[in-house]
Amino acid sequence: MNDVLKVDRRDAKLALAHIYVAFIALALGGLAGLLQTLVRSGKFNLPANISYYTILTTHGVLLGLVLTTFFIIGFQFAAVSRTTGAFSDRNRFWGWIGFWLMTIGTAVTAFFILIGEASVLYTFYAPLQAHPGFYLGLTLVVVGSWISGFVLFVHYARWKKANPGQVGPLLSFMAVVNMMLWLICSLGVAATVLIQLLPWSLGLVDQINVLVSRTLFWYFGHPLVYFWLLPAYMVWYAIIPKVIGGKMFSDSLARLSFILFLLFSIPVGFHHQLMEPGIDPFWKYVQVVLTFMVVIPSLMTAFAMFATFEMYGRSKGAAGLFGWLRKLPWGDARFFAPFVGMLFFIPAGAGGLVNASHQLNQVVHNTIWVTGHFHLTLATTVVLTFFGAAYWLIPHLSGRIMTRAMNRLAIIQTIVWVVGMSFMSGAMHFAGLLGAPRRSAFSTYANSPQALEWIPYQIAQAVGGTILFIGIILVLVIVTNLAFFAPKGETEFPVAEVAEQAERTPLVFENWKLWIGIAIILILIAYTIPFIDMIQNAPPGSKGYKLW
Ligand code: HAS
Ligand code: CU
Repeated sequence: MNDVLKVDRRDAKLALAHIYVAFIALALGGLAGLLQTLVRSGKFNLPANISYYTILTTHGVLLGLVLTTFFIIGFQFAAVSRTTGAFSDRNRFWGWIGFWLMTIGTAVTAFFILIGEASVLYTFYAPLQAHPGFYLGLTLVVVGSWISGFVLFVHYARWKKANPGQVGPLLSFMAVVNMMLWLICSLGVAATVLIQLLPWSLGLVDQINVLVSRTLFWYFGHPLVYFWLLPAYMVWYAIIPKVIGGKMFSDSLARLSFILFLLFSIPVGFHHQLMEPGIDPFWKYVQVVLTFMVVIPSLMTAFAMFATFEMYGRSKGAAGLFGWLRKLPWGDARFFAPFVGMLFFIPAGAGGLVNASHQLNQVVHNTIWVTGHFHLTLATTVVLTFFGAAYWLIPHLSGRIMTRAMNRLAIIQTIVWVVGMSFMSGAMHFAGLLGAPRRSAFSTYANSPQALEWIPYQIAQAVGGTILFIGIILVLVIVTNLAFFAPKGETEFPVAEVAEQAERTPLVFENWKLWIGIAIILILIAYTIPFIDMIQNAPPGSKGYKLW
C-alpha cells in the first residue's frame, strides 16, 4: 500500500483555499447569527432598512451551505491526497475549476441576499420567491462541488487500478462514499432549481407546484445533513484513535456504517414534511421507518467510539467500568473538541428521534425546538469536530505547528462553545416546547400571554449567541495563527491503524454497483408513488411571494 505521509504541496494549496473560504463564511455568518439572537431578545433593533430575514438568510446560507461544503471538500481533498497519493496535474486543475465555480457561485448568491432580493432563508421554500441570481449562484456552487466529487472518483479509481485486489484506504473510501451520497441527493435540488424555481423566478412560468418543490428539496435536504456529518465521522473513526495514541476498533464496521448511510440517508425526506398536506400518511410512515434505519449507523458509530476509547484506556492499565475515561488526553484540543462534539451528539440525536416520531413532530414542527436541534447536531457536533480537525489539518497544510498557547486557547474555545451553545440551544428547545415559532423576528403577538412566556428564553438565546460569537472570534484567531503566523515546522496528519484483533476487511464494501443499485431501489420505493400522486393530484400552482 502507498504510505504517503504528507499531503502533496500543490494539493495542500487546493485544500487550504477551500478552508479559507469556509472560515471567512464562519466569520460573516457568525456575525449574522449574533445579530439575530439580539433582535429576537426584543432588546435590539437592526439599523435602518436591514431586515431580520436578510440577516437570517445570510446566516443559514453562509453557515449551513457554504462553511460546510467548502470545509468538507477541502478536508476530503487533503485526506484523499494523504491516503491515496497526490492528485495528477489534470485532476488538480479540475479541482481548482470546482473551487472557483463554488466561490463565484457563493459570491453571486451572497450579493443577491445582501441587496435584499433573496430573503428566502436557507431552505428557499416556495412560494417565497428570490431573484433568479440567487438560484443561479447556488447552481454554480452545486456544479462546482460535483466537479470536485468527480475528481475524487477518478483519483480513487486510478488507485484501485494500480492496486488490484486491495481494499482502498479507509479515509479515501469514506470520502468517495460521501461524495456519492452528495451527488445522488443534489440531483433533487438541481431538479427543483432548474426545472421549477429558476423558470418561475425568471417569469417564464407564473406558477409553481409547491409540494413538488419542497419534496425535491427534502430529497436533498436530509442527506445533506449526513453529507455534513460523515466527514465528522471520518475524523472520529479514522483519525481520533491515532490522536489519542490508540488503534481503530474495526475497519469493516466503519465501512459498513458508511454504506448504511449511503443506502438509508436519501429515502427519508418526508420526515421534514410530516405536517404537510398532500402526502398520504402511509408514505410518511414508510419514510419514518427508513429514518429509524438510518439511526443504526450512528448507534454503530457510538459503539465503535466507546470501544476505541475503552480499548485504549485498558491498554494503559485503566480498571473499572469507566476508568478508561481518565486515560484520555483531555489537554489535547485535537481530541477534546471532537470529543465534546460526540458528547453533544447524544442529546442531539435523541432530539432527532423525537422529531422523526410523527406525533411528537406535531408538537415541535416549525417551532424553534428544531433550530435548537440543528444547533446541537450541526453547529456543535459537526462544527466542533471540524474545529478539532482544523487544529492539525491547517498547520499540516501550511507547514507550521500549533503552539502550546494556541492549544490552550483551543481548549478554552471549546469550553466557550459548550457554554454558549448550552444556553442558546437549550433555551431554543424549551421555548419551542412552549410554542415559540422558528424563522421569525421578535414579536409579542399583541402581548399574548403565550408569547410573553417565551421572552426569558429569547434573552437566554441572546446571552448564548453572544458567548458563541466570542467562541467564533477565538477560533478565527487560532485558525489565522495556524495558517499564517505559527512557527514553521512539521505537523502530523494523523491516520489510525486498525487494532490487531479486528477482522480483515472484505472487498464487498467496494461493490459500488450493488450499493448504488440498492440505494436507487430504496429511493424508488419511497418516492415513486407519492411523487406521481403529487403531480397527478396537484392543486393549482402558486405565484411567487416576496414577503420581506
Ligand atoms: Fe435532524 C431537522 C431527525 C440527525 C440537522 N435536522 C433538522 C434540521 C437540520 C438537521 C439542519 O425527523 C432542520 C431542517 C430545516 O431547516 O427545516 N435528525 C433527525 C434524526 C437524526 C438527525 C432522526 N439532523 C441530524 C444531523 C444533522 C441534522 C446529524 C446535522 C449534522 N431532523 C430530524 C427531523 C427533522 C430534523 C425529523 C425535521 C423536524 C421538523 O419538524 O422540521 C439522526 O440521524 C440522529 C441519530 C444520532 C444518534 C446519536 C448517536 C450518538 C453518537 C455519539 C456517541 C458519543 C460518544 C462519546 C462515543 C442516535 C454517535 C461518549 C462518551 C462519554 C463519556 C459518554
Ligand atoms: Cu432529516
